[in-house]
Amino acid sequence: MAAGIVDLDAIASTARSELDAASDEAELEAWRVTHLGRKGTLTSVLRQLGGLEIEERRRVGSEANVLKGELEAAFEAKRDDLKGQKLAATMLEGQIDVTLPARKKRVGRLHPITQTTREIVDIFVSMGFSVAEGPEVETDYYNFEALLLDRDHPARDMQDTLYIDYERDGQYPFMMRTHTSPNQVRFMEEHKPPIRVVVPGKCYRNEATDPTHEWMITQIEVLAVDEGISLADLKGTLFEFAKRMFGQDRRVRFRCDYFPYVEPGVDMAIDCFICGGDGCRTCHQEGWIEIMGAGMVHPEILSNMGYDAERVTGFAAGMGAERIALLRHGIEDIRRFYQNDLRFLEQF
Ligand code: FA5
Repeated sequence: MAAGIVDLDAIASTARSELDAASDEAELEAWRVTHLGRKGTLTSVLRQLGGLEIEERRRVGSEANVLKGELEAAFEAKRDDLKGQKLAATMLEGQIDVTLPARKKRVGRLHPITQTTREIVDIFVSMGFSVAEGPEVETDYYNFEALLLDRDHPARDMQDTLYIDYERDGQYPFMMRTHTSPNQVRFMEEHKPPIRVVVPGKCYRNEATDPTHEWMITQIEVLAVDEGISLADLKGTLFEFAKRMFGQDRRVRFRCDYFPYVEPGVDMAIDCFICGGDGCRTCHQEGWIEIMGAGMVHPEILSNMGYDAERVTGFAAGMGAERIALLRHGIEDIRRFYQNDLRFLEQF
């Protein structure tokens, strides 16, 4: 095409051959400025349009715009091509080692006591128990009185209590719960038998700590209430739990114990994993480590809940997840769980 002062064909062929020849980013940029820039060849064609006849102006204008679009597309393609060539060259030179292993992300995990609590709960769920929760700050009523522990009951001393600093009528009515047993009452108030429930949660006691005693512990309360439940059901269920948790070989001991809210009351212990039953520092020379208190729910509590205590019976137990974790993993001091030492915690 020859259009008077404007020769688009010539511009097009020069631009195309120069683009072909460009071999790096700098040459490509120079090409862009020469041909597509504000003072480039095509822009100057468009600037000259004003001097042309109207017909000629239309034709050249439209052809120049088409050419501009073509050259822009060719420029983009060439730029991608050069980028690809550069990357391939860099990889060949070995500057990017695609075989280098990725950097490891540090993945968190559950605290060993949370793991143990979940294992315990899972065993009871597999036996048909459901799961509930209750508050960590309790009232005197649920933590003690409803469990037949009146204000001056000596058994209150078994659990040295951390009270909330709030006084009303000369009393401190709120406390950190000392055990999960208040949830027996809370659950029975809301439900009718048959009941099978476990309630896991943190409990707090003003303890002088030692290898088997912490001041913050995790208990799992177990409660079954129905017609015809007997001590045999209690033993059968808790033995089955112990077998699944510790394996067939561990020895289990049941002994009479006293808790005002059960009759009769028992405690269950497992033979000490450190000394095998001979007696050592961890088991206080006893050869056994107690893992739970249990018993048949006191008939007075069942009546207080509005149940017919002549027909309905039940058993309850409260076990400590930290003690069970000690036995499971063969750890000699319970206090290690809450010292936040990652070298210890990362093993689980
Ligand atoms: C109770 O807390 C009763 N509420 C258990 C119960 C429930 C009895 C239902 C009858 C019916 P005890 O204070 O013994 O009982 O604690 C129960 C378990 O919690 C213990 O066997 C032990 O495994 C754990 N535990 C209690 N105190 C501590 C502590 N300071 N450190 C570590 N574990 C503890």
